[in-house]
Amino acid sequence: MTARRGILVAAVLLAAALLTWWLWPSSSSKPVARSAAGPYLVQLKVDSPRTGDNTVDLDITDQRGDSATPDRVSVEPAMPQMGHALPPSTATAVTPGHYRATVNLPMPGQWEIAVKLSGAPGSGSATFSVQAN
Ligand SMILES: [Cu+2]
Repeated sequence: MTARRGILVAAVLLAAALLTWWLWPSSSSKPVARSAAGPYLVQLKVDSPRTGDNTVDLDITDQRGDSATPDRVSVEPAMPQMGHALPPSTATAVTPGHYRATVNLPMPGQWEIAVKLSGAPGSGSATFSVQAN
C-alpha cells in the first residue's frame, strides 16, 4: 500500500467513525447541558423526543443560578441540513424559572432547537440539539 492510499484509507475510516458518532441515536430523556443565553442560563429537557407534539421543559436561571423570570421565552425548531425552519412556539411560565412549550417536530432526525429569551436584564438565545425518533 502506498503512503497516499494509506492516508485515503485513514480518512475514510475517520469519516465513517464521525458519521457513526453523529448518527448514533441518543436517548435524550436526560437534560441537555445548561447553556448561556445572554444574561440567562438555560437547560432544556424533552422526554423521548419524537415526531409530532413534544413537551419542552426549560429551567432558566441568572448567571448566579437563581431562578429567572424573562418576560418572553420562545422555542424555535430547525433542521438546518434540510432547510426546515419552523415558527416559534411561546413557552409559558409554570413556576418561576420553569417554562414549558409544546413543539411539533414534523419528522424524525436531528433538530436544532433555539430558545430565545428577553426580559429586564436583557435578551439572549441558546441552541440545543435534539434527536427525534
Ligand atoms: Cu427534515
